[in-house]
Amino acid sequence: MPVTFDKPLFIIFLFFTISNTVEAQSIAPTGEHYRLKKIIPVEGRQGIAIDENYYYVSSSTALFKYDKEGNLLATNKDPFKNLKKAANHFGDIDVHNGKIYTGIEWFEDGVGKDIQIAIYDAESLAYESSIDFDPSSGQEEVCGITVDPVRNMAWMADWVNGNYLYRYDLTTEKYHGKLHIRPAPQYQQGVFYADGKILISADDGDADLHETDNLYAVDVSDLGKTAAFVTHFKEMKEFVRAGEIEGLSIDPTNNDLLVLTNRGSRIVLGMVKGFYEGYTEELHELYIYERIK
Ligand SMILES: [Ca+2]
Ligand SMILES: [Ca+2]
Repeated sequence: MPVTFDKPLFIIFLFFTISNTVEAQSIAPTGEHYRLKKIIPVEGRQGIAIDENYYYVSSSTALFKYDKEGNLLATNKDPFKNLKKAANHFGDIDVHNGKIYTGIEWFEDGVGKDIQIAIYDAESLAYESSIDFDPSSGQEEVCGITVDPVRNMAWMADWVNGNYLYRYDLTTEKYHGKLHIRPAPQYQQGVFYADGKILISADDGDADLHETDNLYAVDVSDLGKTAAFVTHFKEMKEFVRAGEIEGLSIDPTNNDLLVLTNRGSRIVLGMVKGFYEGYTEELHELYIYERIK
């Protein structure tokens, strides 16, 4: 006998299918639940976003699209040409409903200005539109952006002054508020939302001294709260050489944790100034962790 759905049942079925898609990305209880399975080189040094089929990577001034084997499929090397305000810097990025969300600014010698949320088409990597930041928020820089798909909010972190995560309502395209995070991780880079939490990558290890960088977690489930506590999530001891941690993301198809990191270059005030012994260029690599336990 063929399986048939009457209309209400089909709608309920569709609802659960969509809900499950949204819920697919989840964060493990601790960083100990991840095991490194692969490292792949990429061209970008800033951000990583993942949808069902692709990895999207940002450099400071370009977007790249890869398959999940690490083959480069598409590039946008002139992503700022249609922007109204001058820009020279992408941070960590996210992808949601076929759109790539980026935090853009003019960044120079440790200071960011003209922050905006710029949205690109994930298919073509072409620029589509921007949402200006609200200067009254107090945000000084944007190092990363992540989308909360349930409440349709974008959250941004600030590398210069990391005391707050700033959120924008993507429905109204307006600033919605900020969350005081305590203690603020030093030199935040990437952010990733899932399960009512945000993971933050922090470039808090001094590469001159071979100190590790780290991931932290903060609960953002209650939008009525003005402050939340930050907990340590994972020490990035698998990195081949201590360097500069960047963006992070979780694969919606299998919950792999991906972390982008740079090694080889000496970083001063967030900019590349020379190389460590044994390196003649900066290497950008995606560390791919599988979920265990
Ligand atoms: Ca960065
Ligand atoms: Ca570091």
